[in-house]
Amino acid sequence: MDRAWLLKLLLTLLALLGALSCSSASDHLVDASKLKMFVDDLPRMPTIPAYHLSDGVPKSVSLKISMFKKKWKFHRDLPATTVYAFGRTKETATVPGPTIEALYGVDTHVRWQNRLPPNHILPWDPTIPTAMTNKTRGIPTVVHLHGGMHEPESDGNANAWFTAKFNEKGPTWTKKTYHYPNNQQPGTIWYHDHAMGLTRVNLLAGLLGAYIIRHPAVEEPLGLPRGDEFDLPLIVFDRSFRTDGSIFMNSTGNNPSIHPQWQPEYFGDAIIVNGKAWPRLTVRRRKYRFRIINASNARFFRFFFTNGLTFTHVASDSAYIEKPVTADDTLLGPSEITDIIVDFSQSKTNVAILANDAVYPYPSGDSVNEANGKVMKFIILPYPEADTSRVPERFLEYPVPDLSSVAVTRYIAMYEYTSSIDEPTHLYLNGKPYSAPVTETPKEGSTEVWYVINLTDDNHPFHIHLGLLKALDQTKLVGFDEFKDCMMKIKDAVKCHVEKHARGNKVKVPAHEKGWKNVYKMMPGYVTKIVTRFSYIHTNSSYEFDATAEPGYAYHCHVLDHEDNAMMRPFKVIK
Ligand SMILES: *[C@@H]1O[C@H](CO)[C@@H](O)[C@H](O)[C@H]1NC(C)=O
Ligand SMILES: *[C@@H]1O[C@H](CO)[C@@H](O)[C@H](O)[C@H]1NC(C)=O
Ligand SMILES: *[C@@H]1O[C@H](CO)[C@@H](O)[C@H](O)[C@H]1NC(C)=O
Ligand SMILES: *[C@@H]1O[C@H](CO)[C@@H](O)[C@H](O)[C@H]1NC(C)=O
Ligand SMILES: CC(=O)N[C@H]1CO[C@H](CO)[C@@H](O)[C@@H]1O
Ligand SMILES: [Cu+2]
Repeated sequence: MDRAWLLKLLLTLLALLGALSCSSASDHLVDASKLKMFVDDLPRMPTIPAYHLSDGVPKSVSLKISMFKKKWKFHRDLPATTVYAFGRTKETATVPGPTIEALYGVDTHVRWQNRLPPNHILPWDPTIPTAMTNKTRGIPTVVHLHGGMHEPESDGNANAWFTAKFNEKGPTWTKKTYHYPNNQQPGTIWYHDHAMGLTRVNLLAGLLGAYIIRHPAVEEPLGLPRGDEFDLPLIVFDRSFRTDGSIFMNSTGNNPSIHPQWQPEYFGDAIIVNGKAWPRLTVRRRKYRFRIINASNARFFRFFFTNGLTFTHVASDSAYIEKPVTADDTLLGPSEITDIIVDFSQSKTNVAILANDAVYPYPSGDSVNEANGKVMKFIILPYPEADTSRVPERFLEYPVPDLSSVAVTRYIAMYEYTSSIDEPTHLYLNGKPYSAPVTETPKEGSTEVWYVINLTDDNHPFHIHLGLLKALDQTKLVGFDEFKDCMMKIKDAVKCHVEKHARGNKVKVPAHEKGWKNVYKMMPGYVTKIVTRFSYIHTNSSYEFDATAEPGYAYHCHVLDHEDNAMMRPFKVIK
């Protein structure tokens, strides 16, 4: 036998053994730093065109997309992982799910179908408010289109869950087929599970995917890179694995006597892009558009290129910003979307590593390590390329809110409660559980100012359904302990004199995050002033659907582990 070949085999086996070394007796975990990076190609998720322009523009498109339990390879050297995947068939289902392409003004109707067998593949906790009980036979799921503007019945209300074949349904379930009118501003949004108390585990299992709304008449004149090759979603999340390939989620809670399983934040060491750990992509020397979606449960990312390449921001979350903002790095919170142009013709090297240096939990946690500090690798072809795409001086402008006409101001305070051992037990907004009656009732078409007060040590990405938000400023709270004591007692920002405390230093909103957003990162110890808007921003017209219908909408923290326990509140739009 060829000795070189034998040696190679031996080395491969050793590397494999190293990668599969255990770090605890009960759970044999993969040491992510031993997995070889950049060995898998970046997958292109299948796209489901919700329209076929060659056939003329349809009036509407109907789709059936199911959730399947199947196996998925996250890395060349990892055994296949059991996941929950979206797809039209089990064979074609992927993690993340297919990218749904929608056309402005063309309705998309989706029959989301649950085909998941009983017994969740991940630990779930019966002691937090959850859809799953001892009596539930299937896996409760419900799909929320994050950033979508649509009727409440199609919003994926946390209690509108259903199990396989719609056998069991939650108390606010109303319909099988969801309707997305796609009448909003063009941009990138995403769909994901939203079932009560199961969002963190259902997403961890794989139930998420991108959704792009295109408005060719408005977007094509911008001249940005387009087409499947040069305009692609990158869906990023972190995961840990056991040596048998299964997803590792700690099944012991941080307060096991109160919550046997629930942990306040999930972090994994392997960084996954479009379903592969640290993938690689060969690119041409030209501009590309990347729509990066942060689908982590709790990990923040600060992306930068190791070879000095920069990002030019085009949009943040679902809306274009007014003009390009070029930066060396970009910080993305859970569920945030950044839409950027990278010009590889500017690269002095033929390889660029996309890296991450955000501490976790953000902003006061551990430093990144060799594994979670890398994201993916771009291999840049050496020869120059003609590039007809461009970055225009201006993108799209949407009306600026008129703050003098704002009728309603609200205070939203974020609370974290801890046990006698000083470990988090649950988190609430305004000190109230999700099940308490609605307290926020914005008027359709109105603009409101919300002051979001973070009374915790963590940065919470604040997300609102239906509406859009614009961050104005963040002000440090002085005399914080006194203010917090008062808030813990009486839960009333006005009576606790928030205006007297909100006079510390101000932190500016970064230029690329000044546009209309779906999520904003709330700094701990600060009060963040946001404008919320409950109408279309591109036409300033009200919704053509009945936004006042049951079961209403929700706003919540997008750290999924917080949302589930239960940093989420309902809100109702009124006429
Ligand atoms: C559910 O089952 C567990 C374990 O069998 C049991 O401890 C718990 O009391 C049950 N809960 C309910 C609400 O029946
Ligand atoms: C799981 O969580 C428990 C409680 O926080 C902790 O003691 C234990 O070390 C964790 N296990 C692993 C493998 O991280
Ligand atoms: C992703 O989102 C999580 C949760 O909000 C956040 O902690 C993390 O920093 C985000 N990462 C990136 C790259 O945006
Ligand atoms: C948008 O509509 C609101 C109320 O519907 C109105 O107060 C505001 O002036 C309008 N803004 C613009 C720019 O048209
Ligand atoms: C209410 C509040 O602000 N709590 C925390 C906010 O963040 C700061 C800085 O991390 C902490 O010191 C506060 O305790
Ligand atoms: Cu949170």
